[in-house]
Amino acid sequence: MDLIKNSCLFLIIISFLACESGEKIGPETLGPVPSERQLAWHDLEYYAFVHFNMNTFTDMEWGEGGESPETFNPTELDTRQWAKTAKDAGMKAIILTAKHHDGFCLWPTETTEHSVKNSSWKNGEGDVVKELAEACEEYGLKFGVYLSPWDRNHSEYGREEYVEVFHKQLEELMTNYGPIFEVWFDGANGGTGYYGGANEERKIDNKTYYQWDKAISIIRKHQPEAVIFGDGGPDVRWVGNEEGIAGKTNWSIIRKDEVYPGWPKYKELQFGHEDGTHWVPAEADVSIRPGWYYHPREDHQVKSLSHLLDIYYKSVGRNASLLLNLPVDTRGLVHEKDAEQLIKLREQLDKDFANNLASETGSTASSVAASEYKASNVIDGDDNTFWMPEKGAVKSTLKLEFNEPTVINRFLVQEYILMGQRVKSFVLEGKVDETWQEIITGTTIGYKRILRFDAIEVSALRLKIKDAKARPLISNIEVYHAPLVMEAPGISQDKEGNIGISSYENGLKLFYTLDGTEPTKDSEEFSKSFIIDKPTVVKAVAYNPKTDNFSDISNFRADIPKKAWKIINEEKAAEKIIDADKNSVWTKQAKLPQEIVVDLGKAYNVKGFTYLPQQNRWPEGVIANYEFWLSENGENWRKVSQGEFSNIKNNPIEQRINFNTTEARYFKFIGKRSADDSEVMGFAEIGVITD
Ligand code: FUL
Repeated sequence: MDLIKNSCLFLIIISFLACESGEKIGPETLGPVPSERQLAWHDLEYYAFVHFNMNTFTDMEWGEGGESPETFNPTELDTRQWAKTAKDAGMKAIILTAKHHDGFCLWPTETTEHSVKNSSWKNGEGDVVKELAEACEEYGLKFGVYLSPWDRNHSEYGREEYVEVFHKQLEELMTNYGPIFEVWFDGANGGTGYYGGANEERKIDNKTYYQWDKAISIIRKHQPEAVIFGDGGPDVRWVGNEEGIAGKTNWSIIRKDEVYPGWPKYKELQFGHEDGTHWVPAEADVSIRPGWYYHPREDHQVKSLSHLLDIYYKSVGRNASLLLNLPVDTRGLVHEKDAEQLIKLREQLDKDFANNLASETGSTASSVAASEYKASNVIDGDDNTFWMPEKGAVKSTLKLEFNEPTVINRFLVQEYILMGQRVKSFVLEGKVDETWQEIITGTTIGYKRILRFDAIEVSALRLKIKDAKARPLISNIEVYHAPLVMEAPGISQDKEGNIGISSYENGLKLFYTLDGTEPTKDSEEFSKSFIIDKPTVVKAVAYNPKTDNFSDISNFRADIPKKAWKIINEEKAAEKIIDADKNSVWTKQAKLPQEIVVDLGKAYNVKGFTYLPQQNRWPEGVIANYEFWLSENGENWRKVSQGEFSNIKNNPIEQRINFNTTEARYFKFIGKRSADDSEVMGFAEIGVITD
């Protein structure tokens, strides 16, 4: 949208019209409205975060600050690869962690020795901030910086001297690297740290310590177009979670004066405040992997296409922007797996929004203030025009008629936010065989709201505004028929042995085989779960009958149910490791080796075992060295396997170990050493492979 440029001209025309007719027909501004820099920011919608810094090399998320600068040593750093990846993904900007909580600066700052200038990388001659700023310029991306106020390295942190350092660092970043579109301030502040060797805890007052007024004035002076992000703004607010999800109700306004970094009621930030005093829209931040920084152990946990799509629709589709983090790896590159998922997301979004079906509709409204505000303004592709009903006509309706019955499953609507955010609730109705029926309801709209629903064939659509703070100003409506996402189905087996097969979308058929062959549409169709009680390879595929295409095939090795299994040497809670639920975990805190003994309920021919370590962000007690024993009676034991789960620390996926088939009713798993040498043995699941 070219809102800013045209808005002034537009307002002049409005005022002129108002004078001409002798009464004010133009829109009245309502409450807080966005500034020019905020309007420009709204248009970006989707951009990248890059967490790359000392933590990348120490495999940490929050470094303590005492790391040696020499540890920072990327082998193939290429910021152009980052920029190209973001560009290809359809992102509009990149924000870099110029300094994280550990205090290491990615540019050769004059303020501290803890920076790239003392690193091994490029013999201390490098400047990552500069390289990325240049790459962004080359690829037509905007560039932003994350500067952590908290500095666990600096000896003066907590005292007046450090605040000067912080301001100086800000000044360097604002003056040496070209235009900056966003400055990102983290809410995490104060606590333990290295602090020049003091190794102690330092507390600060979040509201006053950093002299925010001064920090803001430095940014405004050198980068007047940059927005400032903080928990409560001043320009862009945190969304209140790190999952990238905004509330379904999401006001771009908040009671800003109540909010400060580390505000305890931060969960309110996902919704904003209906009675907000300032325009501070939400930015939804989330990482493409569990962690913000790169950890090889998360290479198998890059978010799936369906998860990324959900994030997109729950952020951009809910009046927030999406700041998607790419953890650049120790080479200094965006990992191939992350880049691959970004492209999948881009391709799907391109398909979802390929053909705007609203542009071919006839539009009318229950009320129109004047011809300039006609209903068809919402489909003219011009963001500076909008539909406006007469004054007081809050509950008004806009109708779009298709030339012929049309199948749709996406509805995109935008308010003309230049005059404030107004809509409080609405309903979308579709005309199906001459009858109007409700498709979906919504609350706020704001800059952009995108609704997803099951495909429906309609001859017309009706957007009914049910409640608004003032008459609604709707600038844009788009309607789409997005294709179904063809993701390989999920397959699971519960404790009872029930096999479930699921797809992300309604409307797909699921076919499966149990004999190891590839499923086709002639295979068995999945309709409800069924029991498997012996070792079986389940293969499944999703099929779209309307388009005649298939997803990738998923494979799952089912085995005997765990229903009758019992842990005989441990507390009840340990049953979580044989409950067939990989999200439930159990740990034993004790010096290793430790063992777990399981009774299978009856004898089986056992030819192997499986071990799944915890899959959460901070896995505890990932076992690296093990022994596995079998017994027929629980008294006489035979060791059938021992060894190391190679690379499990970096790649904590399910381990499958085979051995010669042995009849047994009992097994004993001994955790001999954990991957990080901790005194913990941890599991998500343990199982056997039977013959
Ligand atoms: C948090 C930080 O503490 C994390 O390390 C990360 O930088 C995230 C984006 O913000 O508050």
